[in-house]
Amino acid sequence: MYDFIAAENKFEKENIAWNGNRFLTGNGYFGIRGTLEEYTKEQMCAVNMAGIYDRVGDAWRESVNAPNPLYTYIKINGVKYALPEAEPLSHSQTLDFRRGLHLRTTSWQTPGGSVTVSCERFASMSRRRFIGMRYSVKTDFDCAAEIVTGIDGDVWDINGPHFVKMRIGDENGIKSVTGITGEKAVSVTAAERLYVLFDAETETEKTDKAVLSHIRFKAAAGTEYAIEKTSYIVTSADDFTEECTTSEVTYRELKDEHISAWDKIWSLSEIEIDGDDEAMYALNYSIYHLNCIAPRGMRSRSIPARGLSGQVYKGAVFWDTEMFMIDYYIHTEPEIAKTLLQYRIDTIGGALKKAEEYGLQGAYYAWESQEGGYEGCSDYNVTDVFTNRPMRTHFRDKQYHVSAAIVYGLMKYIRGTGDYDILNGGALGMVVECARFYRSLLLKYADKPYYEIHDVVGPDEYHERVNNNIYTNRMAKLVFDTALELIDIAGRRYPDRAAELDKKYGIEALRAMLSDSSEKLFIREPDENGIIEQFDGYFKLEDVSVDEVRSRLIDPREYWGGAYGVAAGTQVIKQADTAAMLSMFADEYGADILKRNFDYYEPRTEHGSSLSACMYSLLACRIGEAEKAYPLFMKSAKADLVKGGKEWAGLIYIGGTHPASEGGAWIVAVNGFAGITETENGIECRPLLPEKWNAMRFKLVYKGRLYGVSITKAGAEIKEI
Ligand code: IFM
Repeated sequence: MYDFIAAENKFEKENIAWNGNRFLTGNGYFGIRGTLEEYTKEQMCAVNMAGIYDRVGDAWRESVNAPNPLYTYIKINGVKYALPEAEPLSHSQTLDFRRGLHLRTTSWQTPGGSVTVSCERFASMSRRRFIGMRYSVKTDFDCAAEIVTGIDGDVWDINGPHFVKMRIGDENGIKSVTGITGEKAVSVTAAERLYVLFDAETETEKTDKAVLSHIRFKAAAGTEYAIEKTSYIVTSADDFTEECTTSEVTYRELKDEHISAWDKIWSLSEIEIDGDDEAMYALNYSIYHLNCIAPRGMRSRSIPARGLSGQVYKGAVFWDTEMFMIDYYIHTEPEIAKTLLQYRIDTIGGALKKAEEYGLQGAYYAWESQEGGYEGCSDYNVTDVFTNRPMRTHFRDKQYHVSAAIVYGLMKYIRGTGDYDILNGGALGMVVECARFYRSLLLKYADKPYYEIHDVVGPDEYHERVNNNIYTNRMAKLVFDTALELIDIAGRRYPDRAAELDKKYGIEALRAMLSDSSEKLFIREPDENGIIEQFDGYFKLEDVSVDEVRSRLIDPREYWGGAYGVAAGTQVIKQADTAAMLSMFADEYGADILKRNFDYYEPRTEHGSSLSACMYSLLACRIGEAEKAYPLFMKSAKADLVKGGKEWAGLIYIGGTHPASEGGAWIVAVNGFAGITETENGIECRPLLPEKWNAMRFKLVYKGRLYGVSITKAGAEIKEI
């Protein structure tokens, strides 16, 4: 067992926002930003709730932050000592990500001597409503001390304030702050039980938005004074499938249970790598984040693109979940993957409505999906840095590939678990509606024998409104083929579902439509150089380097895409697009084609999205080039460990954690380097370890069975455990 520690041993004011992400703790119900206990909304402090959204006026709808039950600071002889204002003597902030503990210790010089505060806290992995916190103070001189602790309802919002009413409670030893959202009157309550472990006088203060305890005591030099809090959150939109109690529990019990829950998670999910501690650390740190945001014990929830690190990207769910994250859950805790898919099944209403809005049929899933499948994405999703005006972008109306990603995610789930019964619970209808959606996009010129898809935005968002994007077309074909396959299966296994479809659309007519669409959809072939053109006319665009395009920026925060972006008229692309398609459908192309396309597109890719590097890395693995794959894998695995990720799109803040990149790193490690491949006979291992990896060990759940995988340079073994 290795320690998994991320730490900062000096206070750096400019790291406050980044630390909020890299030191995140969470349990899928909420995420707690890695901010310090004395911080407020000014330092982007947040307990970010999963699946609760609110809209204020015309501003973007976004996820909601709960009242903050961690709020605590110290006063010595009547003077407040708190970061970032009071310069510390020393400071450390640590994330023990093996045990899901956030720790901090800070000392300040006061006129009479020094004071040190320490705090340990965690988002309980065992009782998912709870947060545990132990806060202690020690001085090296006798003084009058006061710990101020409570629940701060004045929370950080990007497009808030979301709470239009607040209720402050103080009954039976439980203090609480309840916020009621304006749009749908969702209540979000944070409550706490406070344990003062020494003699003190405690006074309660209530304000409009907070309830605070002032704990006053005479501090003797060298003595530690500690308080413990067991806080919990309850909302009116909870979706737990198991009882999620708020009954009393001591801090110690809560912490022990929490650590055992993490031990259990790590016993399934840790990946060991001999010969490369840096990669092992980064990969397991990525896995930590995937676990912090997993909707465990819930029926129907998904994961936002920035995890539970805040309201960036409106707290909305993107294609990121089904393309990049779901694989990890399918092969460690498949019930979580099912919860993610259930969210899509349950939110089909939003997708049907969106298709209708655009005069299309079937299910067009939201680009930025919120509760009920509501489309959170605006037509003006970027603010121009020069004019400060919203720019017309086409993420919302033209990124058709999102529905296909959901079908792809579903098939990965079915193939990895063998759980066909999900088809009986709404998934079959969902796939058929996605297929009907793509059918309604097909166009045909009178003199051409095939169908085309025009006016789309592919994964490469820098080129908007293009025709026959290879990724989109190939994914649409996948949806037609999948629908055909599943209709057959339903006919044999779920006759009632098949009968429903028959009644609605006529099975034979449906089959004919799907076959026709699949057979005739235009899938561009490689050209004479073996390169597949990303969309019609891409090769005619200016062929310049990424650096050249970057040098044309007038403002570093300028958006590269859209109608006039610096990349729009060039071959420079934002993220893996053709490469993403090839990494998924590698078997359909020879290694030579894969290599030629990797070599062509990778240098033309800005990797302006954290989703890009892992796709190229996987493609490099498909070509058998582990050393090319390795740096791209590391970039993905370190997305939240390295400062300097993209924080702006135009004038819009887009910082936060990057779970898709983290999930992508897992896919590369397991499917790329370990070469785990599903075959007719089960799973096989075709390893391609990077040079410095001597061995790799991990566990994998496949079709209800747990396997241990062990790979060395000499060979590989997969054993059922
Ligand atoms: O889904 C992605 C998109 O592909 C690129 N921009 C960021 C989104 C959220 O991660």
